[in-house]
Amino acid sequence: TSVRQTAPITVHSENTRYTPEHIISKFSNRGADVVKGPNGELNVIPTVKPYEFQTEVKVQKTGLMMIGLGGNNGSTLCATILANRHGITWRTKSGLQTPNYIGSLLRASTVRLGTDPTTLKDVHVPISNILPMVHPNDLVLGGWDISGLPMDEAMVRAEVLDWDLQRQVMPLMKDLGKPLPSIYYPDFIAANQEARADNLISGSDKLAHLEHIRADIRKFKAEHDLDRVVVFWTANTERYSDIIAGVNDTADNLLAAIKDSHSEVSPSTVFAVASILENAPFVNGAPQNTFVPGVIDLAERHNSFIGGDDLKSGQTKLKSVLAEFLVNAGIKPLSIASYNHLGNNDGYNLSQEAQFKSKEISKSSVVDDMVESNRLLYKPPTASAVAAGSKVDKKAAKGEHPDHIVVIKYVPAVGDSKRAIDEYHSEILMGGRSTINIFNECEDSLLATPLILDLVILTELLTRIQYRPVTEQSGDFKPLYPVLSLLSYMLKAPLVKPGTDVVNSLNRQRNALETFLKACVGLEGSSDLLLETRIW
Ligand code: NAI
Ligand code: DG6
Repeated sequence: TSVRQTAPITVHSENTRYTPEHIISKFSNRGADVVKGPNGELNVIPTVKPYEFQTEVKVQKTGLMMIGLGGNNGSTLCATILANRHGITWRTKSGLQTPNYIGSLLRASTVRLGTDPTTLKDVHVPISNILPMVHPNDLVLGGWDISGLPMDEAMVRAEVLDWDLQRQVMPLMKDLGKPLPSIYYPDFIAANQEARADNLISGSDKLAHLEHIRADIRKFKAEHDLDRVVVFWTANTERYSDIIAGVNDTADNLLAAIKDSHSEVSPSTVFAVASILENAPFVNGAPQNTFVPGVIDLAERHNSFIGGDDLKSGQTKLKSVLAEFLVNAGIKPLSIASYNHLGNNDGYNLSQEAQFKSKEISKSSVVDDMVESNRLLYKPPTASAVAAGSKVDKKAAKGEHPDHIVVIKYVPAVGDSKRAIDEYHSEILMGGRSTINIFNECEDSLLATPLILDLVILTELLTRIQYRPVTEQSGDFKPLYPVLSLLSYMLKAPLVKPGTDVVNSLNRQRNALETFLKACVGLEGSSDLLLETRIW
């Protein structure tokens, strides 16, 4: 196999047209309608729906405004970009280290394009070669933090990067200055964070806060002459907001609740609303329910992009592979027990019950669709349990499910280097048992940082892609649906279009993304059929 490093690709096909401004492609979306007959038999009707995609080829000058800029992820991301941008190398005990973007799907992974007809070998290209994408080195960096520590000191506080790198990148970090003041409603994050909160927008009027954040976004955009600003929540995990009819259930109610400074409107929701009103895509890297129904309603109304929730960096990423592997292999996980301990400020914040709860929810949902997909292994919910609804017996209404627990403990001594321990206990043939134990040790922020970059780069790209169904009156191209579920690969609890299924499987998520990118240049999705290798 070969990997081409830099050259972009050109597709020669009647399905693909290149103009100076756009790549226009034709794509047939193939599926199947499955209709249950009167006796329970399934009738399958293959479907083909033709679409056109139009991608603007000019990459936008993009700013990334992070909420939580001075935290471990925020400061590590800034230092990583600056080190890459300036080619800073540093000494470690193992030798000279060069900067890179390892761990980024978009900067460090490849896709199979096809086969070289002369050698009959596969040809792979960097995924970033399929369509024009922002290079992380070109992102303009900024954002907010309730802690006013300047960015060079924030990097030191994080204790993530090697000292020789910190030392060299320090002046560049200093130039970033200190984060913009932010909004702090103490009830939403752990009480132990109060000592950090010294950089606050004054007052308690939530509408004034909303307007302040909107003005910050506009100012940042104008000052740096940006085409696009992506706003990213990498601040502390908040507690869940209660969903209250008349408060946050519709766009109008939410806007009114902000006007009334209602206590159940969280800082992250204020940021999301501000971003939507500024037409700046907003991505939530933490687990709380920032996207209350009113936010989704508002995003639909303004056609403004949102994505979330919670970066899928380590333990959960592995789970979204392993649980699928087991279930698809016909093996039945009976229990999954996941423990982790860490000693960074994220761990400190999560040591309070309400914030842990948000994380527990996003870490727990990840096997649901695998279980749901295999009712040979797991008994479906009984008709009576479904009729009774979750009020009577939540477990029965869900159907059979493996026991699944998530434990997080704060252990300051290990700092950012998280320890994750997982036990997968499964039933195998004839009542046998198989237990897989995993112990993973890793700097949390070094896993999270490339995911933030992927989310931002992909989001910027998705703002440049439009589609239209091919019909007799095809009409104009229009933007994608505002909830960007194509971001799912990097997220623990993917937000999807209401009423549609969540896909947690990492492989399916990657496949969806790869197929989509290829569709935008008129290529078929990845087929591992390789028919030519199986026939005479
Ligand atoms: P951190 O605690 O080091 O950084 C969070 C920053 O947010 C702090 O500097 C804090 O002062 C700031 N902050 C809190 N409330 C704020 C507000 N209302 N406005 C502006 N700034 C505010 O945490 P870290 O490790 O950087 O993680 C950030 C978030 O990402 C957490 O919610 C964490 O759960 C989530 N996450 C982290 C992953 C990782 O591997 N590091 C993976 C998945 C999610
Ligand atoms: C402890 O669980 C801290 C969390 O912020 C996680 O590090 C983070 O959510 C990553 O989770 P996971 O399950 O993808 O490793």
